[in-house]
Amino acid sequence: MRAAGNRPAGKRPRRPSDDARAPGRAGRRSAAVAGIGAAVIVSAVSFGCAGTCGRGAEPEPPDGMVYIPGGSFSMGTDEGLPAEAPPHPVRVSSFFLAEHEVTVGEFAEFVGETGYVTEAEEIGWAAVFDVDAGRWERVDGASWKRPEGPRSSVEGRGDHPVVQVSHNDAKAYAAWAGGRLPTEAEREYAARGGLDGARYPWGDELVPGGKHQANVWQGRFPTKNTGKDGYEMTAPVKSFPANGYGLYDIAGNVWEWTADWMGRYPDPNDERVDPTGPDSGTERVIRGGSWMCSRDHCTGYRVAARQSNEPDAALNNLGFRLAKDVR
Ligand SMILES: [Ca+2]
Ligand SMILES: [Cu+2]
Repeated sequence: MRAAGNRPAGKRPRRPSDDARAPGRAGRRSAAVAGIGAAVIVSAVSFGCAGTCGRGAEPEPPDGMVYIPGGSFSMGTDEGLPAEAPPHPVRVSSFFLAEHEVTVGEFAEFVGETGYVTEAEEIGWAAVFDVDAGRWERVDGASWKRPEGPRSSVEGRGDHPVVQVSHNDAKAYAAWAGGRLPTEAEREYAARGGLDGARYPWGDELVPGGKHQANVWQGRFPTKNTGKDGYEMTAPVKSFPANGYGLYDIAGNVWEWTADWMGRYPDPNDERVDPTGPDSGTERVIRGGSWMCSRDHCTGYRVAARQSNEPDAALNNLGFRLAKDVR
């Protein structure tokens, strides 16, 4: 919060970024998950079941989604922010997750069909990060169609992730699309991509071999954005490599809403099965980090990183992706 200045006035947006210098540690995947390697996932995606699904075969994912085989893992980390601790055993059932964040084009289709009006449009403003000033501003007329304010547009950004959408907006889209938001546990499990305790979805090094793996912020936040990864703000989805489950931008690009209320993690006692977070709360968990997350200020792209926002918040670095039940 500090370096980026004040949050915009009003009840809504809070900037989804805090310092998180410590690397994540993390999980241990179960033998069951270890046995289902990326190779199997790839084959399911490439060939589907094509009517030959036998016992134990993976269900064919809906268009644009990947099958995430259920398993056990250690959720959270004790090497990050306090809210990320303690690591605790969690089991998630198999589910489908969209391979990319919901795009402007997809959201436009939803609005075109339903006439849906987003909360930011109703309220009349949204939060925009002023890149030159290095702080969040309340901007009248900012919305998913005008992400940086009335003079901006999404022209040419149809394949970028939609932003300036609230938690309610995301849920409305998900209902229309026949899906739901992922739980926080599902989101972390999926981000880990089957890796055993890695810090990022692709491993332990942020820029392995000098190759950028996600759309994040290079340079000193918030004053200097070098855009060395090719993008100073959002990038078209799938601009960077997928993780082991075939998920793109599961770190970086935009923060993603999850279904859960924000709360403290439980003590690491018994394994929890398909946890859905606290029964109530004031903020919803967001995951994955965004184009604004930097190495020296905010490392929200770590797999264990978690932040939260009020459900009606709309920001130009926050979107979502779709999940679906396997049956
Ligand atoms: Ca970038
Ligand atoms: Cu951040």
